[in-house]
Amino acid sequence: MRHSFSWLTGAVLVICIAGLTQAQDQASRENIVAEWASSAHADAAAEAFTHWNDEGEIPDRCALCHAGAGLRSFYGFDGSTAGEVPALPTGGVVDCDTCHVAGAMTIAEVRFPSGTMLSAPFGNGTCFTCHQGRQSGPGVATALEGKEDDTVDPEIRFLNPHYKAAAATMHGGVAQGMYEYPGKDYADLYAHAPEPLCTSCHSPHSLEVQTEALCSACHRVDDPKAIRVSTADFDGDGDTAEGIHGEIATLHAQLGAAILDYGRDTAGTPVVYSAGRYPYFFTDTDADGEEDEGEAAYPNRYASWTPRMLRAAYNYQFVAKDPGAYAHNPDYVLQVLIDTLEDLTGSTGSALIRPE
Ligand code: HEC
Ligand code: HEC
Ligand code: HEC
Ligand code: HEC
Ligand code: HEC
Ligand SMILES: [Ca+2]
Ligand SMILES: [Ca+2]
Ligand SMILES: [Ca+2]
Repeated sequence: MRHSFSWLTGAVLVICIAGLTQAQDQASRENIVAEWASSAHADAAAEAFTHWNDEGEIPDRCALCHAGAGLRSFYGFDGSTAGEVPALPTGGVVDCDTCHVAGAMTIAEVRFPSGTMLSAPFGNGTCFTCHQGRQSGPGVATALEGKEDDTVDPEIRFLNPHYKAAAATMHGGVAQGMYEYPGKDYADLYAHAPEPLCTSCHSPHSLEVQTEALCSACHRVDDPKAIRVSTADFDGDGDTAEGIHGEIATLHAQLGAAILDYGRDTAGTPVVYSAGRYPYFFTDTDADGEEDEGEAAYPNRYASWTPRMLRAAYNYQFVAKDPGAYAHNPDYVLQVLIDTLEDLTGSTGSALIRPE
């Protein structure tokens, strides 16, 4: 009797636990769907998913990253030949199956725009594939081969690194996402503890940086922009309490100003930057250093590039379009910004400190 009672209790308990786990699974699944639905990946109205609506299809060279079906086709997860992506109908987003279709979590290697194949830890190959940019330092060098550093060349066009190339930033000198100056050493994959993985900081569903859950054990700040471990005053502004974000922001602003000076004084045509308008650099028609109405229009795109100026503009844009650069690989970004300033202005002044 005692025996069968405890057997019964045990059985009921097992059933209860199974029921509970199922309910919890259900709840966590609903949570995940809600988190994903509120994220940029699900935002069907975003420019990144509606850009081709007028044409009715996403061209083959864009579809890989601008619809989940593009990634599935690229890796052959949909049964098609791997390595190719057809033009796709508009209307796709980064849906669940982009990352959960069989094979996606275990993508082992990803090719970057520099041509380098890099290994991808579990669950991160999808992120590396789409957030790698579309241009590279070696690509910039090739486009400028054989040209004189300070000679205006009407054949030179602005090369856009593309947007939010976090995986290229994070891999630093191994991916060569930014233009790197000959003879200098650059930081490789960001040596961050915990492991530098997209998913060790971002929720793969809400995409948010999990500050409370994943950073507070080591960094005692709410705002990632305030995080600082380094002691050096990289940007030479006398402030060593600002987050590493502030060190990068100051250097980035200095580079922006140096590009305007170079355009006016060396290339001989004033230039202005417009963060929201392709191709971003325009002729500053009234030479006031500001973007005025009508200036940021495609026909007025800057057309007096020299090789030195293009390299600087490319690096400037790369950082402008990776708002997480300070967390993705601060050492690499500081190194490149300081080298770019030095190349463009002939000296960085003694105040700047280049990370080793
Ligand atoms: C290797 C992946 C990849 C490829 C290929 C790609 N893109 Fe993107 N693109 C992205 C990512 C990632 C973003 C997200 C930026 C963001 O979060 O706003 C983006 C954003 C955009 C945006 C929105 C920019 C903004 O300011 O909101 C446009 C427009 C765009 N891409 C156009 C294109 C075009 C045109 C092509 C093909 C010629 C293309 N992309 C190919 C990855 C890619
Ligand atoms: C951008 C890629 C991406 C997208 C899109 C995505 N997931 Fe995930 N999902 C992941 C990763 C990465 C993990 C963690 C895998 C692991 O560690 O086992 C995960 C884990 C999960 C888990 C396991 C829960 C857990 O906490 O371990 C479930 C369930 C899940 N996803 C469901 C979904 C659903 C449903 C959608 C669409 C609404 C979705 N995912 C969209 C990447 C993605
Ligand atoms: C199929 C391509 C693709 C994959 C795979 C992908 N992304 Fe994205 N991601 C995009 C695009 C496109 C956007 C821009 C969407 C928008 O503007 O609404 C974006 C937006 C984001 C944003 C938000 C940017 C913003 O503007 O708020 C973050 C963060 C992000 N992705 C991280 C990740 C992480 C982490 C992974 C892997 C777990 C991942 N992405 C996988 C294409 C992709
Ligand atoms: C050390 C933590 C960390 C790692 C690792 C990391 N990120 Fe980030 N990421 C951040 C922080 C912090 C921001 C900036 C958020 C802010 O300032 O609001 C950010 C910003 C971004 C953005 C821009 C979001 C926006 O709102 O515009 C994208 C996209 C992104 N990360 C993708 C990735 C991808 C893809 C990976 C992996 C290759 C990755 N991140 C790795 C911490 C990290
Ligand atoms: C296990 C401890 C640990 C966790 C957790 C952690 N970090 Fe870090 N972080 C470090 C250490 C140590 C450094 C110094 C660089 C290194 O790793 O060598 C650092 C450096 C940084 C830096 C650059 C600071 C500088 O001065 O160069 C940023 C930004 C950063 N972490 C962001 C984050 C974010 C965002 C999270 C949460 C998503 C996070 N970290 C989680 C240990 C951690
Ligand atoms: Ca400083
Ligand atoms: Ca500063
Ligand atoms: Ca102007």
